[in-house]
Amino acid sequence: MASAIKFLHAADLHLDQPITGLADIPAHLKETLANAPYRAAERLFDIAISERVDFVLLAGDVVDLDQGGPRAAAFLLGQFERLADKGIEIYWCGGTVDQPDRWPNAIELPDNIVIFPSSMVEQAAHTRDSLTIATICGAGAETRKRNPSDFRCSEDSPFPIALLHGEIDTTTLAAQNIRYWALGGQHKRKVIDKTSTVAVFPGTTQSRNPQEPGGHGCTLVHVDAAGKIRVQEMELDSVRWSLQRVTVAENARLEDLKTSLADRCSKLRSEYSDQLVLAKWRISTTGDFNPQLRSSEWHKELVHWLRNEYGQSANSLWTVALKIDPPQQLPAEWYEEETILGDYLRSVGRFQGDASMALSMMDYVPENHAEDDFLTDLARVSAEARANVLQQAAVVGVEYLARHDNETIED
Ligand SMILES: [Mn+2]
Repeated sequence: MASAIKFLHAADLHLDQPITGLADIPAHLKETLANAPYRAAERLFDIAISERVDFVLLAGDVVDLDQGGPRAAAFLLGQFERLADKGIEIYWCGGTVDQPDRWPNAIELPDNIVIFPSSMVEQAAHTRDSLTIATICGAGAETRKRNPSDFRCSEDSPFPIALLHGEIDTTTLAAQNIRYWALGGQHKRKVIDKTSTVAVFPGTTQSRNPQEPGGHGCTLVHVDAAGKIRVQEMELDSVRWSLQRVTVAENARLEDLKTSLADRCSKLRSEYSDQLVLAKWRISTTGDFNPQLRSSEWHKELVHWLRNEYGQSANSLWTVALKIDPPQQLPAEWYEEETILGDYLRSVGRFQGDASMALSMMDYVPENHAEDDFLTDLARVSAEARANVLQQAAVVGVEYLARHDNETIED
C-alpha cells in the first residue's frame, strides 16, 4: 500500500506586483498594501511548516527578479531556508515572469530547492525514508519547445504529478497517467476534477485589483493511503477587494443611509477581522426620485464618514468608492409638465416605451467600415445597455432642466 502524502501547491505569487486600483492611498494603509504580496507568501510557507507537508510545489510567476530586486531574493532565500530546517522540499517551475533557472549565481539556493528547466520536462523523485512517494514531472513556461504529452511518468511511478505554468487542454489531462496537475498562470482559482486525475490552478496568493475580488490563496492537497485525492483551499490574502451592494429607499435620510451602511460594515468587519477590506459600494434605490440622495454634499459626507468610522486602522474597511445608481423611476407628473423638462422627458419616454425605436450610433460609423469592424461593434447597443442609457439620459435631463424648490443635483 502507498503512503499518504500531503503537499502544498501555489502559483502566481508575483511578489513584486503592487496592489492597484486606488486613486488615493491613505498614509496609514501604505505599508499594508505594499507588503500584502509578501505577507501572503509568508503565510504560504507558515502553512507548509504548520501542516508539516511533504513538499511545496511552486507553479511559476513567483517573482520577476529584475523587478523584485534584493528584497525579493533575500525574502525567498529566508523562506526557503526556514523550510530547509524542517526538511521540506520545494519544487519550482518558471512562469512568464520568473525563470528560476536564471536565479543569480552569486546567491546559493539551499539544497531543498528543485528547479525545473524552462524548455523541457524533467522528472524528480520525492522520497521519504529513502522510498519514492511521488514523482514530479516539471517544466517552465517555454511551451514552444515541448508538447503537453511530454508530461508522462513511467507506469510504475508512485503518485505522478505534473508541475507546469500555462494552459492544458482536457484531452491531455485525460490522456496522461498524471494523478495531480499542479498548474499556474491563472489568477482565479480553478479546480478540474476528473475521475482519475485532478488539475488545479490555485490562483494568485493575493489579489491585486478590483477585477480580482474575493479570497485568494493556495491549495493544500491530501492524498490518502488508497491514493484518493482531496484538495483544500487555504486563504492567504491580507487585503481583499469587495463589491458591496446595498438597497435603500429614495426618500431615505442621510441617517438612514448611514444605518444601512453601518449594518453592512459591522458584518464585514466581523467576517474579515484580520484583513484589510477595500470596499466599493454600489447603492440601488426603490421608490420615486429624490435628488438630494445624489447630492455631492451627501456623497462627500458618506465617504468621509465611512472612512473615518471604519477605515482608520491597518486591518479595517477602506471605502474606495461609492456610487448611487440612477433611480428606477421619476415622478409621473414630471412627464406631464409643459416645460422644457417635460418635453425632454416625453422624448426619452417614447424611446423607453417603444423597444423598436433604435438607439444606435450606426449613423456615426463611416460607410467604408466592415460589418465585423470594432467600430461597428461599439455602435451596437444591447437591450440592457439601451435601458441603462435611457434611464441615465432622463436623470441628466432632470439634473440640468429641473427646478424643484431648492434641490440641486450634482454628481
Ligand atoms: Mn501570473
